[in-house]
Amino acid sequence: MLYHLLYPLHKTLSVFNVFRYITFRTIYASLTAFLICFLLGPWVIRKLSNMQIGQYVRDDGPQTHLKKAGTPTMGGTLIIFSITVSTLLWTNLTNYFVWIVLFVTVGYGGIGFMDDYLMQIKKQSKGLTVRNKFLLQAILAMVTGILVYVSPDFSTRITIPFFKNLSPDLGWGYILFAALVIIGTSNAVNITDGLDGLAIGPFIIASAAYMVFAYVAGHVKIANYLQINYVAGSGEIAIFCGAMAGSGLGFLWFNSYPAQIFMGDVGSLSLGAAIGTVAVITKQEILLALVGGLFVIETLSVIFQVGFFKMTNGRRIFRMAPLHHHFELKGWSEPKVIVRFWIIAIALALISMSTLKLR
Ligand code: 57M
Repeated sequence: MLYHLLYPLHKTLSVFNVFRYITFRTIYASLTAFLICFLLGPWVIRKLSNMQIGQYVRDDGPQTHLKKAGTPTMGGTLIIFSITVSTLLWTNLTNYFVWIVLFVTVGYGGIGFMDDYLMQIKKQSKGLTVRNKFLLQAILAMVTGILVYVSPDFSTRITIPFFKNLSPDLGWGYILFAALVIIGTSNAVNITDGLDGLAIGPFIIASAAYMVFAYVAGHVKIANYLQINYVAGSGEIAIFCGAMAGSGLGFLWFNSYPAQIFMGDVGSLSLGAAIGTVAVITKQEILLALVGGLFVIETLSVIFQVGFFKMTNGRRIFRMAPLHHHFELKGWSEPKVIVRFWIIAIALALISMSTLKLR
């Protein structure tokens, strides 16, 4: 909105010309989202506590988690609010992709909200049934895939990291591919969100990485120089990524160990779907497996654990899945698990950035 209100003033005062620059608006979108979370956080924590929206903790997990029962949850509502306000303030609202990412973020937040509401407020310990949750995710993801597919001049080729001449064209199959990326990322972040700051940390890192990918993909000269897909208009998504990173930092202020608030499914499902959608729009879909490699590792640990359990009639690979619980049960303190997983996430994001040159 500020772009539309203030940039035209540059004809009278040249200083307003700065609102044309995506870098400027990305920085201030990030700071705006951070400040909204940082300033509203204490009030939200008090509000959730007063509303008795405290985390129900299953007793079959690590015993160290039992003391977490009652921690205010559904903090994802604050994250989504701050990202949405900041994006509406700082982006060019005529940009088609901006509305797609806002649609997914709020839509998946709604699915998580329903799940949290049933679990935390109605005390139905399972929340939405797996079937209904997946069905809602699939519908939203397919609609998003179609919206991206019909966007002007959108390429249905997928980018294979390290191989610039290998980009298979999926045609309308891209809609299903995009939906799978969104659903997979949403659930991967959801599974990862099991320790204080464990999901929001790598989310901030992935948002920062995709901030760069969105900027270069939307800049025709840089995209051509790097020989990556030019996606007209994806530069505005860099501003959205800035808002995500800033919001994540603001939430981490309160979610850091020992957490004063959890994001809830409203947060984890929404943030995962948002990152997945950004990966699709910026044409860095496969690379998401590297940028969000920690989410992939956590999800694979569950898949292997459940698969091995079924194949061997009850034996386990890990002491407990997802992987963060395995290390907790090995005796690592929670902060040590969290920070070490962040270090891995940073390393993977740096490697993913190198693929812009290694092609
Ligand atoms: C999402 N939710 C956390 C919090 C957060 C198939 C299986 C892998 C499913 C998985 C599962 O239940 N996943 C649900 C993980 C939960 O966090 C809440 O959920 C929101 C995210 N969706 O925002 O509201 C607990 O995580 C802890 N937590 C923190 N700090 C945070 O900042 O400490 C969360 C955020 C919270 C809190 O204790 O209560 C969760 O862990 O449920 N199941 C599991 O992850 C379970 N693993 C398991 O069953 N493993 C089996 C098989 C299935 C692989 C095995 O290894 O044999 C573990 N989780 C629980 N109990 N709760 C272990 C058992």
